[in-house]
Amino acid sequence: MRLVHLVVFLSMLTLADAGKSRCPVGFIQHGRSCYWFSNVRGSFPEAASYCRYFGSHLAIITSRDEDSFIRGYASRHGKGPHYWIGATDLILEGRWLWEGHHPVTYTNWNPGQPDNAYGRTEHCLELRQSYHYRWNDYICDKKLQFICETEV
Ligand SMILES: [Ca+2]
Ligand SMILES: [Ca+2]
Repeated sequence: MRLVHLVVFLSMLTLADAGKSRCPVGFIQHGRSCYWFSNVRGSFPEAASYCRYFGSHLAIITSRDEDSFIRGYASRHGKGPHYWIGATDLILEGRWLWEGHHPVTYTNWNPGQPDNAYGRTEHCLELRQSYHYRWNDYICDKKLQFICETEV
């Protein structure tokens, strides 16, 4: 192979490589997102800080496909009893927002949830193993595992 061909070939490899998506170490990819299922626990605000520290945010689930992927992964590999994801109804009871801004449209509440239980103190969104990782509103101060997400 002549040198000029080799150079062209190598730059093509580099271009192909650059086009490939990559997730940060420890994150797993699905579609255009990367997810990290934490092994550590924290309150909802602590969990949100952890995710920010890693250049991500608490997971935002906007479709059945994304929901199925996360539930499947949690069932097979995560197996935490609870995981925080990024929605709250802290501003107005019953009005669920992702990151305090974007209305929650797709939902997968477990039957009977959200119930704002424990004296109406449940304002943060968790996935719960005993609900097959369907959604539950829960007390934000509880120290749970959590799922961070970042875009590819
Ligand atoms: Ca609530
Ligand atoms: Ca609840």
